[in-house]
Amino acid sequence: MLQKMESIWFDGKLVPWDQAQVHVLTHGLHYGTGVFEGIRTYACPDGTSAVFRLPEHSKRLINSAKILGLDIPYSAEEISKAIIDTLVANKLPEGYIRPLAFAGAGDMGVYPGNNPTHTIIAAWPWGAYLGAEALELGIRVKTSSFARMHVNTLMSKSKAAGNYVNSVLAKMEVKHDGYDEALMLDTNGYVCEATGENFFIVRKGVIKTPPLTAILDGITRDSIITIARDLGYTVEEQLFTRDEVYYADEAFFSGTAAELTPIRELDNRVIGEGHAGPVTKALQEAFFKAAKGHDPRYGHWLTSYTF
Ligand code: PPE
Repeated sequence: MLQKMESIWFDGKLVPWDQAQVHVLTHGLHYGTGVFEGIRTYACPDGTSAVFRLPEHSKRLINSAKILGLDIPYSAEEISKAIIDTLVANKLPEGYIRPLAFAGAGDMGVYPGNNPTHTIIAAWPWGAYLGAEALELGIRVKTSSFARMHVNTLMSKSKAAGNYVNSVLAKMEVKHDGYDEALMLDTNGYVCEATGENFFIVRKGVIKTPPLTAILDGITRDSIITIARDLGYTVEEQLFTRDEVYYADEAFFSGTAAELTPIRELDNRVIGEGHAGPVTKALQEAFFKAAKGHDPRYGHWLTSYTF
């Protein structure tokens, strides 16, 4: 169960956690007309805390809404400020932040019409998304029978609530069979992303990740690509097939919640040595150093706060 915090930011005001409620005829509840973000904040060695890539997340929330045609009555800067206010009010030094904007109640029917857009920001402590051992040992993954949505079916660059029904189907399918996460292919059969993570492989020292076609433009993905290139690795953004993953030397997922999680198995084939490989380990270490304020080269990615 999620650990309750004191308050949630709701349309400009901090309200007690249990009072952050909506009507059952909320448009977003019926039709998935909402957009959200997932952001992490980490405790830093100097005693402050810092939100990782806050302006980029706030901007993506605004862009997600724009893609959906949802009108958020706040700027990205106002969202960033409200996020810091929420963290300070809840005295949260480290955890996960969930902003959500959604079409509210008013009219019914598919057309959201003039229904108001509501915006909330919640935050809570959240440990390793795929289990405490996952970051160390790696996880078991299965290719889902559900394809990621076609680029003209749903808009993958929007972190839209409705898009996640596709993710939920895939996740339930593979969890039922005892796997930790689903790898999803696009409608042409190429490797795409996971239910809530971007995907990377390493082969012969070269890092490969699918291009920004049918996937979310992940902020962790972007951070990993930057860090990898800074470390001197070649990173190629190109399409590849699942059989190339079977004989890859290493594979891993990236995401705000999942951070950098090694993959030890795909479709019952052991990847590489069956544990986090040297490139994955190097990137994971560099990523955590950057996100947790241990590497001044990436200090511009951090928004600090104290309470
Ligand atoms: N792809 C998808 C489909 C996705 O949902 C995420 C984030 C990513 C890639 C990685 O994006 P980024 O966080 O910017 O690196 N998934 C969020 C939701 C997880 C959830 O279960 O909820 C997250 O990691 O916060």
